[in-house]
Amino acid sequence: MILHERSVSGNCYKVRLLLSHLGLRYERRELTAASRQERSAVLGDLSPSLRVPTLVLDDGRALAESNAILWYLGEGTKYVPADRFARAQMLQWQFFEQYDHEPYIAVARHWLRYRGTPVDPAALAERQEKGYLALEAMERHLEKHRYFPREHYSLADISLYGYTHAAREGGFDLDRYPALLAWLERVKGEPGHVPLSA
Ligand SMILES: N[C@@H](CCC(=O)N[C@@H](CS)C(=O)NCC(=O)O)C(=O)O
Repeated sequence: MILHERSVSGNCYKVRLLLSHLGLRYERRELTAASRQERSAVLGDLSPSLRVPTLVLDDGRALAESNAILWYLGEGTKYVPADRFARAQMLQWQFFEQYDHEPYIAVARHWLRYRGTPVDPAALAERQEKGYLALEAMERHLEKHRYFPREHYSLADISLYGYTHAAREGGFDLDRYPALLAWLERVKGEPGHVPLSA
């Protein structure tokens, strides 16, 4: 398998994290393209949005969207609950991650850490305000449960960990959330865990 990625991306890290948990071999291919046109040359037939992560299977089929890739790799493993309702709850948190969490936490991190152009303080404050709402929702859940969606580590934990663990780089104060901090440590202790920078 080939994983097209940007190594600093939390979305790409999610996929690498699951591949590591599963002990699967793959080749990493860093996306160096800058413009949309250049990305089209690399990913045009592979990813509808021309974004990474994009996984190309050994038979040539390609899959984009981090959470779709997690689902493909994770189905039938212990990272997907057997119970139908729990599976739907896992999906609930994965949709939450893409709609309520990543657009704020990942974007604030990108602006502050990687974009390299001046940040509009009002736009940043708006992203952070919404990002804090997502962190608060996670904290409320984690006050009652060890993982997402309940007591066992699942794909939803991987999805949420991708950017939550790096949220400080987006200017977020994680010390406000003791249950979330404990969860970050639990995730780090899962067998096969690798850091983003690995
Ligand atoms: N919803 C997508 C978002 C993917 C995404 O935003 N990827 C970014 C990197 S994190 C990307 O490819 N940006 C274009 C670029 O880096 O040139 C997913 O979950 O995979």
